[in-house]
Amino acid sequence: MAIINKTILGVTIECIEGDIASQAGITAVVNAANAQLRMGGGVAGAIHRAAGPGLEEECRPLAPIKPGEAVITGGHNLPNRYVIHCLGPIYGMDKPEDGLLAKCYRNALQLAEQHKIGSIAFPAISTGAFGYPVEDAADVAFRTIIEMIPKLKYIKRIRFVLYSARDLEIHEKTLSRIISRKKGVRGNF
Ligand code: AR6
Repeated sequence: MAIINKTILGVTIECIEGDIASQAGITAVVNAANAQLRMGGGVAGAIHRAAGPGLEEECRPLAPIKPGEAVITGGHNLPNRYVIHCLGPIYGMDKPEDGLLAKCYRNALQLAEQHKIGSIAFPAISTGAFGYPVEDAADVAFRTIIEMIPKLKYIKRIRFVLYSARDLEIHEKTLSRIISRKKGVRGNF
C-alpha cells in the first residue's frame, strides 16, 4: 500500500514499505550495488538472489563502477525488465557524500530515460551497510529527483521501497516537507 503518493508535473513519487526484489508492475528496479556488481548483502543480495546467476554474469564486464555511477542490465528472473545498479558513497569515506549520492539518483534517472522507462523503484541507497543517515539520504534523494522532474519525458512513476516502518515514516515526512517548501516558492507543484 502506498502510504504517500505525490504527483509533480505528471510524475508520481510514492513511498511504500516492502522488498525491492518483489516490485511487479515496475519496469526498472535500482540496486544498491557494490563496486564489483556482485551478490553482496542487503538490497544487492535480495536482487541477485531473485534475479538468478544470469544477472552476475551480465554484470561482470560492466564492473567495477565508482561511487555515484550507474549501469543498466536486464532483470533476468526478477518481475522487472531492467535493473539499474548504483554504487552509493560509503558514509564518512567517499566525499562529498551528498554530491555522490545525488549523482547516483541523477545517473539512474538518466539511464531510465535513455531506455524509455516509465516506472522505476529505488531502495534507500547507501543507508544500510554504507552507513548514510536515513534522514540526510532521503533529503538528498528527493531534492535531486524533484529537481530532475521537469526534464523527464518517459518516467511517470518513481517508487521508494523502504525496508522498515521507521524508514518509511522518515521518507514520508521528508518528501512532504520538501514539497510544501517548494509550493511556497513556485506555483507549479
Ligand atoms: N528491499 C528494500 N530495501 C532493503 C532490502 C530489500 N530487500 N534489504 C535491505 N534494504 P544496503 P548500501 C534496505 O546495505 O547501504 C551490500 O552488501 C536497508 O535497510 O543494501 O548502499 C552491497 O553488496 C537500507 O535502508 O545498501 C554493498 O557492498 C537500504 O536498503 C553495500 O551493501 C540500503 O542498504 C551497499 O550498501
